[in-house]
Formats: sequence, structure tokens, C-alpha cells
Amino acid sequence: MLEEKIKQITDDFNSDIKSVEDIQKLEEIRIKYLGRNGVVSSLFDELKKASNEEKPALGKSLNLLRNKITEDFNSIKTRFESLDDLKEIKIDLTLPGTRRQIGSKHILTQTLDEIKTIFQSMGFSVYEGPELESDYYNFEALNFAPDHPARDMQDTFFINKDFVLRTHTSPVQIRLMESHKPPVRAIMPGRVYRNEAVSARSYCMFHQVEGLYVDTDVTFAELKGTLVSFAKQFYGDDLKYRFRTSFFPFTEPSAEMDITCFLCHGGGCKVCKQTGWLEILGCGMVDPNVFKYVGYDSEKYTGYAFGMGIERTAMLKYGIDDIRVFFENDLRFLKQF
Ligand code: 2U9
Repeated sequence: MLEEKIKQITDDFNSDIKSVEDIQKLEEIRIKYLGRNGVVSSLFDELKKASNEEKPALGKSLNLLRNKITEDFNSIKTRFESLDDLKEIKIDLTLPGTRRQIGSKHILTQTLDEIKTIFQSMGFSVYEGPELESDYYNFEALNFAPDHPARDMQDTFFINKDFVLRTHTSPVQIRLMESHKPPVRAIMPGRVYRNEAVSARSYCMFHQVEGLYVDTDVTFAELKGTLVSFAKQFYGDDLKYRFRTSFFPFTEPSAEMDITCFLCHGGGCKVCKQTGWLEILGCGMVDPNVFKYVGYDSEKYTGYAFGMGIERTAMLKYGIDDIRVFFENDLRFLKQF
């Protein structure tokens, strides 16, 4: 008899709990089953009347029923409470989502990557060296005369009388040639320093890429061919160019390469100072004196070298008129690339 009642009450509880919709209804159910005068209490009263043989089994079933009801009640109560917490947080589902800030490479890195890819496709490898250099690597081995103006404190950051912040990446070429026999063909990108007044045109540090190719029978014609090919790939196929004679201590003969002004297409404007031309790089045949310093036989080998400023290159390509923007980290500038 009591056994049947236990079963019936289990079924009733299961159906009551299934339809519960809120915490008040749940409390009513708790009182109905577990309250002091509730269904389960009255079953325990009835248990007292059962025979001594039946009591242990019925007692066990009743305990199981009470535990099941208590557990179900607690777990549903917790669920309702967490739902209530969620209702407290007011979410406006019509608000637009938060846009994630996706970073990108700095325009100087992008420009250098592009330059590297072009020269690598022409057989150049990439070689790097230290920014703190000895006077020997930065000046002497590059054939700078002892009284050359670049050796002046006004132009170069001296660390002490023998060490400088490199003023160009050319010392890397010296290091490369000291450690490798010809043929050598590499570009040297890196940061360089100049003790100059900061302005829209010049900054106390900037980046260069220089290139060097040394082998038997390397000619000026090859230098021109390589640089024209580079310029066409970088600035566009329809570009016009010219080479002008120049002077550098480490090359002889030396030249500078110009391309037609991207703004006025040669007509003359403010950007090209009315000349119609923009200088993009310097170059020349490696001076035989430089070969002496690195122990190359200048009777057997010839080589060409070239150099360009990466900031200047990016400024020309993208029409940027102030070098300082590369170093200010202003997102309004950086995000344009
Ligand atoms: C060795 C031999 C020759 C590297 C060269 C230039 C010409 C040049 C300037 C461009 C603008 C520097 O960034 S800039 O100010 N560079 O015009 N550089 S030839 O010639 C070398 C280098 C190393 C051993």
C-alpha cells in the first residue's frame, strides 16, 4: 500500500516539476512535497504504522524519494537563479558589434619587403650587420679620406673616438667581402644614423638598402640593367629614367639614377624642384682601393654597388612629403597602408 503511494508520488512530482515555469511555482512545489505538512512528511507518518518486516525496505524507498525530490528541486532552483542574473544584465542586441583592430606591417617594412622580393628574384641574397660600427668599417675601409666631412662630429654620432653609429649600411659590404670570396651578390638593408637637424626632409635616423655584386667581368652596363629592371618593377613599367654622374668615396665611376617626377610627369613642379626628375638612388663601380682593404684582387675582380634610402623610396612612391611621419606612430598615417 505505502509502496504504491511512493510510486504514485514520484510520478506526481515528476509531472509537477516538468511544468514549473518560475521560482514561485517551484517554491509551491517544494512546500507541497517537502514542507512540514507536505506529502513526504505524511508518508513518513504512515511508515510508523508499517509492520517491522516492511519498515526497512519502505524506509529506504522513502529516503530515496525525499533525496530525489530535494536534488531535483535544488538543481532547478540554481537554473532559475542564474536565469534571473542574466535578466539583470541588460543587453541591447541592436548595438553594432565591436570592430577588432587588425594590425598591419609598417609602411617601411612593406616597402623593404617589396625591394627585397625584387632583388631576391634577380639572385641577390640578404645580408645584415651591426648598427654600432668601428671607424675602420664605417669610414676607413670605404676609402673615406681622413679629413672627409662625414667624419666630423657635426655629421656623425660618435660613441667614442673609435666607434660610431653607422652612417650607412656600407660597412656590411666590407664584412661580407672579408668573409666571402667572389662571386658575392647581396643586398644589405638596415637602420643608419646621421647627426643632422630634424626637418621634413631629414631625420637623425633612417633606413637604407645597399647592394653589391662582385665577380670577374662585372660591368657598368650590368649595373644599369639591374637598376632599371628594379625601378620598373617597383615604380611601374612605363617609367623614364636617366643616370647622372656623381661622386662617392667608395665607387668610381659613380652615378645617381633619376626617374620622371610622378606628380608632373616631367613638366616641372614643386616636388621635383621644377626639374621634372626625381633622384631615386646612387650607384657606381666599387673603387679598387676598397678591394685592397678586403683582400680582393682588383686586377681580377670588378663589382658594382648601389644604395637607396627606404624612407625616401616610400615617400616617392606614395607621395609622402614629411619623413618624420614614419617615426611618429600616428595611426591616422599608418592605417593608410
Ligand atoms: C662598398 C662599396 C660600395 C654603396 C653605394 C650609394 C652609391 C648611394 C645613398 C643613397 C641615398 C645613401 O640613403 S642614401 O643617403 N647611397 O648613393 N651607395 S653606391 O656603395 C658601396 C658600398 C659598400 C664596400
